[in-house]
Amino acid sequence: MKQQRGIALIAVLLLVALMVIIGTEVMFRQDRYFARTESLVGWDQRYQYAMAAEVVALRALNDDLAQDRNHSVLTDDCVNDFWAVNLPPTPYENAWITASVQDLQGRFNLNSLVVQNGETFERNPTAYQRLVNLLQQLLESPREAELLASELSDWIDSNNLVDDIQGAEDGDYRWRRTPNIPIAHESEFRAIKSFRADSFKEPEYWGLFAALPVGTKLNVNTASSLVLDAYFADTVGDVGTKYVMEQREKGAIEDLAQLFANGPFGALDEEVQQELREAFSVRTDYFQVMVEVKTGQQSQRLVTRVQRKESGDIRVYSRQLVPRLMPMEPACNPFYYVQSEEEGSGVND
Ligand SMILES: [Ca+2]
Ligand SMILES: [Ca+2]
Repeated sequence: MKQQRGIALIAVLLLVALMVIIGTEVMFRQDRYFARTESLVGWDQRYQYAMAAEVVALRALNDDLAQDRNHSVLTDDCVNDFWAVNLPPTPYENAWITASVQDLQGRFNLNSLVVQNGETFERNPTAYQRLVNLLQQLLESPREAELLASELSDWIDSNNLVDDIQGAEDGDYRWRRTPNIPIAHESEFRAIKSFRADSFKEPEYWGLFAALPVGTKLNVNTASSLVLDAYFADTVGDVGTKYVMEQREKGAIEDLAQLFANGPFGALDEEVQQELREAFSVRTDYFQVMVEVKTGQQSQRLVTRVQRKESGDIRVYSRQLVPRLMPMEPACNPFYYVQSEEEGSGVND
């Protein structure tokens, strides 16, 4: 009798222990399920907020064009135009939203390394030299400027011939092939043979580059002095940049013919002036909208790139969730307020 009671007690204890284990497991799983749902809902909510902020930015770009049309002067600059917004962290419901709009045509277009001739993309020696000039300011070892510019030219040009001694075509790559067409994003620059993670002195320098369609011009009103210097280095030098900056202070530059016929440019050959007129524009088609949304401890950054045609058509051509490795880019152009080295300060903070 006594022994039987003992067994019954053990059985009851085992049963209780089992129920406790099952109960704990159920609660654990439920908790995990809630956490997962919560984080998914949070993710989606942040994404929707970011998309809403993007719509507001697109509307501002649209309104800006409409206003320009009313004044019959199509220019884009960072002083008078209201698209160049910088929204500081602003509370909205349970989130904090930060946003800014940048002009991609104030950056060096890496695809300018080629010109399109029918179906083929041929090297553009003028643009090559401009890229070399720019890279010399940005690279940890400026001696590599020509090497990197040559490799990138081969990466983009249609042929499979190494056009100068420093280039690199398919035969020089072991695990990849050159696309032989314009690049889709400036980060593709990293794919070329000699580019290393620490090639640039500062990671922020990526903000000086863009990958826009071949033939897209540099907006003289929004370009940073570093890029302008690279464009003028072989003709008038930084005196040209200074002159452009002075003109910009008076208001948006509207007339390229007038700009490149005066000041230090006045002494240049007509042919060189023509080349400059063709390389620049006074307005912009390609913009970037950067939005960061924070809810609780989580945050998300959305980078949207848009094309706003002169006709008024506006469309998103890329949307990317990017890791928050660098600070938010300021409005207009990350290097708009940065003076080139001879004139003073280095990278903006
Ligand atoms: Ca090639
Ligand atoms: Ca080639």
